[in-house]
Amino acid sequence: MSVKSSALDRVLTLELARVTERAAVAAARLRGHGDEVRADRVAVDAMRKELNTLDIAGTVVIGEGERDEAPMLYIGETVGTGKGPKVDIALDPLEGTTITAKAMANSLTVIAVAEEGSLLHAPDVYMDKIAIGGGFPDGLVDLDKTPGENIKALAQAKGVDVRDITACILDRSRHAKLIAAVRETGAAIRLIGDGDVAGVIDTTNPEETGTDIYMGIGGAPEGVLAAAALRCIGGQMQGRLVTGSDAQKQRAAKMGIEDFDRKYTLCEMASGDVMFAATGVTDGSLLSGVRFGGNKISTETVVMRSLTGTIRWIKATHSDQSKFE
Ligand code: VTB
Repeated sequence: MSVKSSALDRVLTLELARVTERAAVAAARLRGHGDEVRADRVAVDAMRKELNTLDIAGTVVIGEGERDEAPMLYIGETVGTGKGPKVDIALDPLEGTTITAKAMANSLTVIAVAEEGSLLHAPDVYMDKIAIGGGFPDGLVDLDKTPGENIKALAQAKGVDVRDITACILDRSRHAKLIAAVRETGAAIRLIGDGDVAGVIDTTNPEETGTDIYMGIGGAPEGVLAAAALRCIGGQMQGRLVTGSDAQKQRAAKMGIEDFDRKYTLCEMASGDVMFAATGVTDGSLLSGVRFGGNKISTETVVMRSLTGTIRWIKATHSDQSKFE
């Protein structure tokens, strides 16, 4: 692959690991404590501290909420030392607060960094999503096709029986029809409680994760974060905002969305040079969770960059625990 030049320094991808690691360690201390709010707060605090040491002039475009509802890492907050390139930042310091509070599988700390203007400024509404891994013809699956058509098209392209396909869907009552339609085809469903960023990324490695396709409605911010990862790994994804109520339309309009029914492609959600990092908080299909042991802490992180397509898995052992206090 020929590597184009970019305003972003490649060292930044590695520095992002420190940001997600720090948030993950903070949140992991509260695994299973039943306190989602506190787990989220410590992750936000830790992520923000580390982010502010980076030489970037960053603006949070997807964060903890709008300024009046989130004290830190709110949309529009500037982060970093201000000395480096202008970048847009999408983050979720704790993707899966409930999972963490219950110490269940698949909670992550996540960040995506891209050149200014490259990430969809998704409002805090729902997004209908469909995603599959790489190596398939463009448009193989589509939000405008029925679930049955999508599942069958994927099975055919993979050369397998429909019963060999597993769809990942959030376990929500709003998905009753979707779940019934997928089951009707004979395909299997992996229902997840939360954590659809990991659910989407899982489709890029079905051999390991057992997930072939992600379908259904989750958070729009999580959709953009997942899209950023898929831009780096390769894969297909479409998203459409769900803006049924006037309040949701207003939220979307405030973020500059004009066409509420627009179907966004992967590149329309995350374009340009995109970097992505995630660290496991609890064990999951993508990453192992944080381990505390004696006088060291272990973390597992994945960092990626769309420009080069490099994906790095970083297993880190932290002996100096003072930076996590
Ligand atoms: C999903 C899930 C996230 O939000 O995006 C979900 O993957 C959507 O909102 O982990 P609902 O819970 O209302 O369905 C999260 O749970 C994060 O809050």
